[in-house]
Amino acid sequence: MGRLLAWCAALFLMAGTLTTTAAHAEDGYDLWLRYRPLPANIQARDSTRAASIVVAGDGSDPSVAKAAEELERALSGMLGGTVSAGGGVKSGSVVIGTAKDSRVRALALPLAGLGPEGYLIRSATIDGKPVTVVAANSGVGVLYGSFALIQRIQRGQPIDALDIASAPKLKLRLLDHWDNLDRTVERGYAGQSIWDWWKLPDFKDPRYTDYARANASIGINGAVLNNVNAKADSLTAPYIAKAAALADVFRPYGIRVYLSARWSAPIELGHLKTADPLDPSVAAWWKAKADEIYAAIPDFGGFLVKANSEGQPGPQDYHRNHAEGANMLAAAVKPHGGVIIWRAFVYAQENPEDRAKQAYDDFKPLDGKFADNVIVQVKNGAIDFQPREPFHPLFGAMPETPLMMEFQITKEYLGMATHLVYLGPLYEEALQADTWAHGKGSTVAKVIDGSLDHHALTGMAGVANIGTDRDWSGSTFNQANWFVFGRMAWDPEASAKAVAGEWSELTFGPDPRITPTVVAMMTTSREAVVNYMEPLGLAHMMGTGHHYGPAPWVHELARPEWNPVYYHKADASGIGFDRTKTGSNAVAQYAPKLAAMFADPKTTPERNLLWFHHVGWDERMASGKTLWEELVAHYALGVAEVADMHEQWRTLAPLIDRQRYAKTDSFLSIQQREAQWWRDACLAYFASVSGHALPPGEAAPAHSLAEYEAITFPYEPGR
Ligand code: GCV
Repeated sequence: MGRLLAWCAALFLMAGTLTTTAAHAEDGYDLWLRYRPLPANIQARDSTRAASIVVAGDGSDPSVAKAAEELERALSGMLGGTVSAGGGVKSGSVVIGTAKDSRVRALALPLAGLGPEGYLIRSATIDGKPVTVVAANSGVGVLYGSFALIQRIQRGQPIDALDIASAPKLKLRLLDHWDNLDRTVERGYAGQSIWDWWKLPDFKDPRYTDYARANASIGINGAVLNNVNAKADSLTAPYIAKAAALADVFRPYGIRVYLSARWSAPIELGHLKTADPLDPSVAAWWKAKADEIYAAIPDFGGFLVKANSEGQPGPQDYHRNHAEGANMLAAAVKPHGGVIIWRAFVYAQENPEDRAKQAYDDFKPLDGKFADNVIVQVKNGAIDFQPREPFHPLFGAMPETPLMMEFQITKEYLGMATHLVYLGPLYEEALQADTWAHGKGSTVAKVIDGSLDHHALTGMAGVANIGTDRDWSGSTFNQANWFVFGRMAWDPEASAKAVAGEWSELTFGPDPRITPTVVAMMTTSREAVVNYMEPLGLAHMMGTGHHYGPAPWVHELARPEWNPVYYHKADASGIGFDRTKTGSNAVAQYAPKLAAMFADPKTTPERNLLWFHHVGWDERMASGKTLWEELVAHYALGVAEVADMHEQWRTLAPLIDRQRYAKTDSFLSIQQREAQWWRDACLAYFASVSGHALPPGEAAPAHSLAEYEAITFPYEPGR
C-alpha cells in the first residue's frame, strides 16, 4: 500500500512537471518567479484559501497596486483559474493593505514593531469569512508580504493558520551594477548591461519591470546603476534623465537608484581646477549636482565611491583622507536624505605593504570621523572576492563607523558564468565569522546589522551578476546567487542550506525528488571550487586580467600584487604568505584572541593555513599527510566533487525541463574539464617549484607546465 501511494504521488507530481514542460518554454527568464500550475491536489487545497484578492485601501498606493498585480499573476498561474483583484471580501480572499486602511486597522494587528518595510501575514476572519491578510506599515511592506505568501504557495506549503511576521535586519540592500555606459559589464558574464542607456529615457524596456519584480521578491531595495570605475558622464543631465526613468519604473517596487560617482567629476564636467574636497568650489559643485539629481529623482539613494584604488582618483590626490572626501559628499546629499557609500577596497601601487593590510591601515584611524550619512562598504575579505578568504579585519575594528558588507554575486574568480558555485555558504561563512570585537559572538553579521555597535545605518551590497542573457545571470544556478544575496541581505542570519532548498523549490517546483539533490549539489559546490582552485588558504592564482583559469606561475607583471606568486610565495622550502610577526604581521589587525590563533600554524584553521603562514612542503597536516600530499589530495577532491555534482544532476534528467537541464548539463561538463585543468596546471607548477613528485596513484597532469603556461584568452568576457 505504502509503495502504491508513493507511486501515485510520483505520478501525480510527474503530471505537474510534464504539464509545465509541455506548456512553457523554459529558458530561465522567469527566475524564481515561476508561477507554473501546481499539482491538482495543492490547487484544490489552496484555491479555497486564495480565491480572490481584496485591496483594503482606496487602491492609490502604487506598491499595493503592484502587490495586487503580482498576486493576480501568481495565483492565476499556479492555481489553475483566474484569480482577480476587486470585489468584496469573500471566504478565501487574500486581503492586502497598510495600517492606514480602516479594514486593516480594525484587525488590530501588531504592525508597530515591523518598521517601514516589514510585513505580517495572518489567517484571520473578516465579517465571519476566513481570509488571509497581508498587512504592513507601507505599500512596499505589503508587496514584500505578498511575495512571501506567493512563495509559500509556490513551494506547496499550507496557507491556512498563518501567522508570519518578518522585517529586514538591514536598511540598505543593494545591487551594485558594474555596468558601463557602453553596455559592457565589468566582470559581467551574462551578456550586455540590461540598461539600454542609448534608448533611455524614452524607451523603458519591459525587462526593467521584471528586474524590479525579481528584486522586490527578495527584498532588494536599491540599485547602483553604474560601475564603480565610473565615468563622469553618468552625472550629466542626459544621464540623470535616464537614471530618473529607471527610478520611475523601480519606485513602486521599493527600489531606489544610486550612482557611482567619479571623484574627479568637478574637473571633468565642471571645469574646476581641482577636486580637493576641502576646496569650497568643489563642495559647491557637488552640492549643485546633488540638487540637480534630486530635482529629477526625489528619492535618489546617494553616491557610491571608489576612490584612490586601482587608479581611480580620490581625495588622497590632494593629501586629504577618505573621511574628508566622504564627508564633503555627505554634506551635499544630506539635505535630501541621501547617503554616501564609501568603499574600503583600496590598495595603492606605491604602497609596498602587504595588500591585505592596506585597507585597514587607511580606514582604522578614521573610525568615528565619518559623517552620520556615510557608510563604509567593505568587501568580505581583505584581498578580492577569492573562493575563500578570512573575513576582512575591518569588521569589528571600526565600532564608531557603520560598515556595510560587499559581496560579489558575479563569479569573477569562481569560474565566471559556467561553473556551478552556490555562494550561500561563502556568504554564510563570512557573516558568521566571529570578530571577537566585543568578546565571543561578535559576528560579522552583528557588525553589519548594527546590533554590535548600535548603528541605525546598515547595509549589504552585492556586485550584480545580471545581464541581457535570457536567463539573466548566465546560468540557472547563477540565479541562486542573486536569490541568496537578497535573502541574506534581508536576514544575515539566514541559513545557506535552507535558502538553497527554497530556491530549488521556486525554480524547479516543489518536487521532493528534485530538491534534496539540487540542495546537495549546491551546498558542496563552494567547497569544491575552493578545492580545485585554491585550497588550504591559497589565493589569487587566476590568469592575468581576466581572472579565468589557473596561472600560479605569473611573476613578471609590473606591480607585485598583480602576480599570483606574490600571494602563494611557493618556493623550494614551502608555500604560503607569512602574515605573522616574521612576515607582514597582518594577523595583528584582528582582535587579540584571533591574532593569537592566526599567529600559530597549529591553531590556524587548515582552510586558512597558507593565507597566514609559509609552511614547509613536508610539514604534517591534521590528516597525517604532508602539506604537499594534502594539497594534492584537495585538488583531487575538488575534481571528484565536480564529477559527483554532474552525476547527481544527470539523475534529474527526467524531472527537469529540457532546456534548463541541458544548459546546466553542458556547463557541468565545462566545469569538470576546467576543474581538471586547474588541478593539473597548479600541481604541475607546484611540483616544479617544490621538487616533489606526485604521490603514488595520482595521475600525472595531462600536459606539460609549459603548455599550461602558454594558454591565452584574448577575447574572454567580462572586461
Ligand atoms: C570594479 C577587482 C576587479 C575589478 C573591480 C575591483 C573593485 O579588482 O578585478 O574589476 O573593479 O575589484 O572592486 O573595484
